Amino acid sequence: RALEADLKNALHNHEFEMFYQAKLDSQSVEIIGMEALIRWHHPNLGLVEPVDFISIAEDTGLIIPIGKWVIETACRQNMQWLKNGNRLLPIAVNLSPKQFNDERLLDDILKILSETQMPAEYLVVEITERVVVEDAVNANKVLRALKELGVGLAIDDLGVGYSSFSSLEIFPVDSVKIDRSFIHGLPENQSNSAITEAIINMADRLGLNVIAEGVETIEQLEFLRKYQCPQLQGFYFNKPMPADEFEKYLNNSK
Ligand code: G
Ligand code: G
Ligand code: MN
Ligand code: NA
Repeated sequence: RALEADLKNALHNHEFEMFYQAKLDSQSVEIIGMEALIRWHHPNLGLVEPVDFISIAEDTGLIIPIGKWVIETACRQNMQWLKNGNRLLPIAVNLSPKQFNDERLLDDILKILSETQMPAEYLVVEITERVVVEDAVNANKVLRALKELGVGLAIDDLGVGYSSFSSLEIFPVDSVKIDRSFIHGLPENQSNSAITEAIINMADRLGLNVIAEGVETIEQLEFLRKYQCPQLQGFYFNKPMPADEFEKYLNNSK
């Protein structure tokens, strides 16, 4: 497939770029961290979204070098913002289950932290429940080692896909991200509201942080504040943006 062939050269040709989206405190609306999201500038097709190439990267094994580049770029960028006079904030990267099949993942992360000198406490990894299904043993080993170092762990897209809460018991989880499909119908949709409220309560009882993703409207914001969801992310506040734009946004919000 053409896209697959192009993807093979994309790293070498510097066609990837990281975008950044803020995570905010729901009460103060202060920026408390960010998520790094990959974008592919295809030479002919223009901007290709991750949904259109991550699965190809996974099937071809390219997710290993690409994933490494993602972590490295995010950490280096975060330290650059610090050097430029910003407060150091936790930065989250998305890890594919396939990255846990590579036994070098832990060493790669250690090396990146040491080379960029970013303290481990400022790295967060976001994984989906797919990790449980695809390779729980190695994933657990790596995630426990990361936890020891102080790296944060967030369960992404909670409640969709494999829809199991077992990841919360198996892994050393710090936060859960309520999938945006549940946030979408707030506050009118009764099941969306009930599920959102239930996840917030469950996380509170488990001592976990909660982030609502995909917050787009003031009504959703008000609902989430009312039910005391501590952290928010979504287009209502900002879209994922290139590093230089994100830096301006950080500066403006100081
Ligand atoms: O950025 P966007 O909303 O288009 O992301 C769509 C999907 O792609 C999300 O599920 C997100 O987790 C995933 N994604 C974005 N960036 C990365 C990345 O760097 N690595 C992996 N594995 N997935 C990513
Ligand atoms: O699955 P994950 O949470 O990693 O996906 C992140 C993706 O969600 C990013 O690609 C980002 O573009 C997208 N996203 C972030 N905020 C919003 C939002 O408010 N609405 C929608 N529809 N998508 C969002
Ligand atoms: Mn994510
Ligand atoms: Na998500």
